[in-house]
Amino acid sequence: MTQLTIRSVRTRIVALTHKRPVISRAVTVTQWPLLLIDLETEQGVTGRTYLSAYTLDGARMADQLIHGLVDRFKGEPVAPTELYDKARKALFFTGYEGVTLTAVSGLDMALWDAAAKAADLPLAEFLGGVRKPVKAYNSCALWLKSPEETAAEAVELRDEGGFSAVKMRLGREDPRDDVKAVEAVMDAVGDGVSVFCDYNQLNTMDEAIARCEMIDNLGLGWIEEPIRYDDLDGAAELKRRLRTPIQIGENFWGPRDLWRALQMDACSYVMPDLMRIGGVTGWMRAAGVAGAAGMPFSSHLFPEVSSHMLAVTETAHWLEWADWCEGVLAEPYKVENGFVTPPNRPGAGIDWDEAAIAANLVE
Ligand code: SMN
Ligand code: MG
Repeated sequence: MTQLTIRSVRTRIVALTHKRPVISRAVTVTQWPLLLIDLETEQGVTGRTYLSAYTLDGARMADQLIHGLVDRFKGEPVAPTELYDKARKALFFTGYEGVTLTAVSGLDMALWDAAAKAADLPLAEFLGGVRKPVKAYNSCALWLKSPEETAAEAVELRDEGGFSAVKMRLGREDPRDDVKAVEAVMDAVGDGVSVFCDYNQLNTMDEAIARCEMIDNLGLGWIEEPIRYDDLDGAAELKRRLRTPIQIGENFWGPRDLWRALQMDACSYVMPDLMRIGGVTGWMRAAGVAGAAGMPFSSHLFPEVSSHMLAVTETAHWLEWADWCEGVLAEPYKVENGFVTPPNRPGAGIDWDEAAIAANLVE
């Protein structure tokens, strides 16, 4: 295996238009900004990944930090875990969380991609695993629409890839409309299909108790982020009160947040997001903690890299399938009978569709 050396980084920001726009209680998103990262090495191997930064400013800030880190590490060996720790130390004083960890995560994913490519192995195999199919749920839509529209869309989503689970968003003005929407979706998709729901944090504790109690007997597979992500006491209280499993973790900033949530018994399941947990390195460290605790571990977004990661995660649970970034991929990943298998290509298997990038380029 060739030892790689860092040379430079090329980044681009694109904004993609979703087939089905994100309409949550928090925000409506019609343009999905992505930061595309090409980490160049002296040996000619390119480490490639993307970050879903939610806003253009988020993408620009992560971009600037990544350029700063690569300038600092220029000439150093591509040693992802070592550079993860160095990158975090370099950002001590700007704070561990938020956009700094997003930048570290993006750099980390690009480094792992390059290292796996140098070994000519798919990432899952480079990490010591096999490219096995991982179970996925369809999360591509089911935003806050009427119960009838949501139910029709749920059937579409189920049938798009033979999915055995879908996720719907809750938080309609009148909580009774949420109940109607859940019942309509469950009716429409049938008994063999699990239904998960997500409040995207937008409840006070009182609202969360009232709203979650209303849906607690409906047979949902989980209730996700019923309150603000940093209120772990509240999440623990909800877990104690409810029968339905509580899912959190897309907003864990680094493995320590996951550890803290487990210490506090704040959830039934976890679902880290690669760009917030610390990329591949942060995920592996978090997965070790969750594995030791027997805690089911799902992914949030980034289905491409997450498929490799879940293939090597002890307590792997569900892959969140979202097709929001496939517009810039030369070979979008496929779902078959509700499973995603990491592709047989070196690294994470991300290659750009340059024409699509040109058509959606912001800067
Ligand atoms: C979500 C994802 C992306 C944008 C907004 C909300 C959601 C999820 O929390 O879990 O898919
Ligand atoms: Mg969520």
